[in-house]
Amino acid sequence: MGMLQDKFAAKLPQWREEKATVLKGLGEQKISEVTVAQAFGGMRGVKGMICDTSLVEPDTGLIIRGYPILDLTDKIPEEIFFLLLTGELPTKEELKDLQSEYGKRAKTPDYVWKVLEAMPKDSHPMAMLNTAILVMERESQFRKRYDEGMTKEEYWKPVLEDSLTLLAVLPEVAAGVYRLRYDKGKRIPYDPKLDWGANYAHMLGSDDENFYKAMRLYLTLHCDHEGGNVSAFSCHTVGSALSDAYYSVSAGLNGLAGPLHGLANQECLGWVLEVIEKFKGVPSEKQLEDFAWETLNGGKVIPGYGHAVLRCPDPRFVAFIKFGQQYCMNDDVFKVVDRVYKVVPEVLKKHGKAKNPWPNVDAGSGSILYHFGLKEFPYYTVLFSLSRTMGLCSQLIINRALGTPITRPKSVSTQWVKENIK
Ligand code: CMX
Repeated sequence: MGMLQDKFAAKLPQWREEKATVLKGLGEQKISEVTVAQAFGGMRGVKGMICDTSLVEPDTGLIIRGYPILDLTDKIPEEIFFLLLTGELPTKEELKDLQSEYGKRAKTPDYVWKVLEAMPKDSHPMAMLNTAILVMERESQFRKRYDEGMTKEEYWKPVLEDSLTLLAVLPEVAAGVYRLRYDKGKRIPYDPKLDWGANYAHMLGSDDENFYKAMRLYLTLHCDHEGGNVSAFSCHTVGSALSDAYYSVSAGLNGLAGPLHGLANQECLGWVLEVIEKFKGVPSEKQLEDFAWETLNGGKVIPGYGHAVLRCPDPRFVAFIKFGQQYCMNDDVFKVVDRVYKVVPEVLKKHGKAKNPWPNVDAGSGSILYHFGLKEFPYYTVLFSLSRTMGLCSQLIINRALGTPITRPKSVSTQWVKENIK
């Protein structure tokens, strides 16, 4: 067992006891009520599940295991995965140990490339990534051990095994998808000297140290967003049926591929480029304001703005803006993003529909990638996926370790509401 597994195993008795105590003392208390509007409206705001990896507070944004995300921007993604899973940042030795675990496992099976190469040329990069994950399901240690009859107490161990393997190969798979889908030439091999984020940037085809920094930041910022968002909740639900990590993560990432969730970063950059094309460069604030109204009056949303939970500028967006101001200030695309931030919140407030007029993470991330030459924006959700897999896997492992049962909320019919709610 590696040091991550040891640390997790050491924490587990205390977490199991905590859960039992909370359930015993508070199990019959209410944490939420559900209105008819919420039942029709995507269960927004209904508290109905537990997630200990992270918390999203409307007025502060993402908090990972007690750390506001803006306090973690100098960490690398391996440290973040360790933190998500165990609740503690790794020591130097633990970090090295996790990196060597990744190194040992970072070998994509050949059949994955054959399947990807057989896919139609115009397949979406997210469909390619997810196909690769599903086809690797045959590697699942969980499914093998389950078939052999392991006990419930042991479930988390092969889920963690599967998660480490998945996380180790995903940068290579994701970079392979990029190079294949966009005719970038031969795949670039994994470099054992580089960390997880830099390796991914390297395998995409860049050796720019600043792009490595951008990638580490990107992969850190998108790692997790508590339990009820579409990707986390889908992964949680599928995993609750004891489907293994390959099935569960794939389910989550299929949700991330939707334009109202992870795909928004592709849409967002599209909107910014449309602005630049229309105004032949960076528009004035007044021109931007008019264009924002044009978008809204055309019945469309302004991508990158609004959020189901947040009611403040997303701190992940703030981190990207800070990074951009340091590394991309001469870039027109970044300048527009910066200016949109000054204009659009006021427009959305006047428009009066969006409950949150502030930018979310997707409003800033694309411009940074674009600056470093990653210009194929349908690909952006793949980067998001790589990062979010850390959160999905952490939640999955914890749920199996704590014996979270199968998800099964109750639905009612419209008729039932009419007859029973007075
Ligand atoms: N532009 C225009 N209208 C917006 C808007 C925006 N950016 N954000 C919300 N609205 C509208 C909604 O469409 C909704 O209109 P209807 O009543 O006509 O349906 C109304 O305001 C109320 O919506 P809300 O309660 O504020 O927001 P929701 O929780 O329903 O939806 C989200 C949240 C993110 C889907 C929505 O804000 C949106 O579509 N934003 C643009 C897309 C985007 O940036 N998505 C990325 C989110 C980050 C992520 O989860 O990955």
